[in-house]
Amino acid sequence: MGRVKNNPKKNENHKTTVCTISGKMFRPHRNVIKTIKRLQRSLEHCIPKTSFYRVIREILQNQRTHTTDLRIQSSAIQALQEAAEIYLVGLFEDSTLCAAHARRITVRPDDFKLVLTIRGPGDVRIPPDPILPGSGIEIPFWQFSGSTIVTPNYIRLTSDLQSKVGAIWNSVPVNVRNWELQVHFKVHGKGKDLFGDGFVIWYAKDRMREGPVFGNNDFFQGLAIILDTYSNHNGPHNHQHPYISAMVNNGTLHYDHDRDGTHTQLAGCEAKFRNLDYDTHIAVRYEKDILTVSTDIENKAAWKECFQVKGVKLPTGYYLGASATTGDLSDNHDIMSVRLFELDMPDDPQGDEDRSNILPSATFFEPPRDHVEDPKPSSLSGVKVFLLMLIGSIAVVACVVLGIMFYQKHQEKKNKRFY
Ligand SMILES: [Ca+2]
Repeated sequence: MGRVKNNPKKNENHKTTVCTISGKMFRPHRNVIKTIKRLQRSLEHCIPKTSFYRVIREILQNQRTHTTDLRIQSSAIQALQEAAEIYLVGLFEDSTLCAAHARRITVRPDDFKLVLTIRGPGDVRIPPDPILPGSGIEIPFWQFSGSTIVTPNYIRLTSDLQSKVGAIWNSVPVNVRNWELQVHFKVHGKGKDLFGDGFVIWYAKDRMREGPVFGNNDFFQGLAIILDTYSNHNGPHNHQHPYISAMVNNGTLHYDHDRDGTHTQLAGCEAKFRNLDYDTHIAVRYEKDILTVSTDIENKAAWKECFQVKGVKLPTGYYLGASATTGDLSDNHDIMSVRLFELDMPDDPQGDEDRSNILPSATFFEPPRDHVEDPKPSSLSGVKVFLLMLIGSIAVVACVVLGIMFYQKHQEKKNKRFY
């Protein structure tokens, strides 16, 4: 028996609406598909914020009593909008199913009515994971700190606001020796030229320690993959930002923000991963003491090697995490997914070596590593400089006056000779 296709058939007589604007063909449906695809890729809201706020304000004004004025916090509006959009998208999805069931491609008001009837009265779709502040969230094996917020689609370490610090840390130590970590992330914000500061993927001994290195503690023990979006120092290093680099620390090295960590980095590469419409991924592979960092930021669904460093020794039993900060400049730093793959082979001869108590170390560092100090500022204060200039000018005036007096006396003597 032949299988009957359930897909809705296109009406043969149906013609696509084609408008002509200044001689060019313009198909409205194409723009709609483009908009849908753009919205599916982005993390932005479908409804413009101002329009949504206007509706909320109108409702609040209708609800207010004679004596009290109702007010609402911006975070509450954000939560309302998140919930409203989840509800509406669900309603549209179900209505599209109804239309497909009726072998139509156009959704009609009847489809919405049918969906609402099936769902029954009091239908309120609660988002699976409403936005909640970072600390105290129950996601198995993960802990959050600082400004981190969790939504159904992403974990936001920092939002596009000044002076934010956020972090996520896994609570299970990595006990495999060879591994690959893949992180799906998104760094985006309103700033076109000014933005910062970036985020770090950690493989570290200590977890949940707030500090100055992109929200984590300095003099850490472990590996840091730094995705630095802001160039603090344009001097000795010649690379552009955003820049991805690796640092291995045994607890004695200081990460120098002012120099973007250039004198402690193992290697690095430029990577324009910010404000992209498509998905951005990074892979950190640690296999047989070789650290390889690759990116997938060109929408090609393929890894591109950023750098590779040999002779990196990392202990087992450290924790995975990510942290981000904003300062005067800001960005949204979002983590969509974190996946860890075990690469240990059962017949690997080095597999039996106990690596739980070694210190992290790296054989090769990127030259030059010399720490060049900034020229020391002059020890003379403004007042001292002013006094010196004053004394100098008095000396010059005194010299001129003495010179004139000497000249006049000389002239007098000259004139006397003629009497
Ligand atoms: Ca920086």
